[in-house]
Amino acid sequence: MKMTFRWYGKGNDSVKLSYIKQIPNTEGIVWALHDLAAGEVWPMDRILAVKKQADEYGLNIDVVESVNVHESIKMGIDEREVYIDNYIETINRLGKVGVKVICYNFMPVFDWVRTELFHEMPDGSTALFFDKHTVETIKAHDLFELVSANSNYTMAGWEPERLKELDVVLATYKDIGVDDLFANLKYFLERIGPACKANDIKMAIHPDDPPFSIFNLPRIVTSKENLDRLLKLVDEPYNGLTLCTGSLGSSASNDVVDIIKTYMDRIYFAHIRNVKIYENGDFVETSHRTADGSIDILGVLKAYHEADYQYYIRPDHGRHIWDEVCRPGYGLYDRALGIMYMNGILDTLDSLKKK
Ligand SMILES: [Mn+2]
Repeated sequence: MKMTFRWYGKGNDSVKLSYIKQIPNTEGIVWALHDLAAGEVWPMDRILAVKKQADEYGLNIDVVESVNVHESIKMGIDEREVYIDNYIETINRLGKVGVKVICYNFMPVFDWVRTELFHEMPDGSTALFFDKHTVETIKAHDLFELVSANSNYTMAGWEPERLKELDVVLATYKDIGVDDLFANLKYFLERIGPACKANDIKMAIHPDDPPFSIFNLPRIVTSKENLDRLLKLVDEPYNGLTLCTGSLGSSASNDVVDIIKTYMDRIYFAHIRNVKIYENGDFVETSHRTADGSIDILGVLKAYHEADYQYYIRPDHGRHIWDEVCRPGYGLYDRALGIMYMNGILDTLDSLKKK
């Protein structure tokens, strides 16, 4: 498997490419043009600029996270045609620089949701935190403001332009259910299929985070049962998964090791993150270590190792430690520790295999 590290781009990330290069075993960056709105065609000169920056450090740009899906595509309204055409054009352009995997999500309105970005932990570190009761009782608008006010960075999925249209968008989703959302995803995947095949690009959908409905919005990438349905929706290799242990694992009913073993041949991108789930349904993001959270990260890595997994893997979020000033969840230190934890496990499994 190929180790990667998410990077938000020059001037948009506290982590430098020269630092990423120094993390042992790290071969590539996971990138995107974060300032572009969902639905825009990615300019070729900007794509080439990122390639040039990564090339300087010998890092690959094989994985893009994300090419965001325009809301009209998720809603299935007529306007989607132009945005699907744009998406196809972006796929063709990314194919030209050798991109292999596009991570995306199909969550209505809200991308990932947390109630606190810097929740204080007993050891003095801070981490992203989800308070279930708050999300069940707060208004969507207030949550949006609560979360975005706590970061100096514009966070992927929490762009201010989304807030402006929030009420209209929420109203539209009142008539859209789970089956509609699946149908809209199928339509999208079928339309982009030829471009994916021509460019040998795999689409890797990210699970909903958290994997249950919020604000009565439909959510479909939530469970083993729904993953099964979505892979059968368009039963072709280009329709695959980003298997995020932290997203699926923040619901206690998901057995992530079992899910990984079942859908291994359709997983093109592995997000490794541990979360600790509390009895009341709250959860916090922990270090990667199995003992620190509720997810069997060792079991997860064993499953990938056993299958001789050939695609991409990255530490997902990290805590904020050692007074690092960084994007919420995307500091250098704890994610680099995560990679070394994974390296240790994978090297050990390798040596046991050789004996
Ligand atoms: Mn993830």
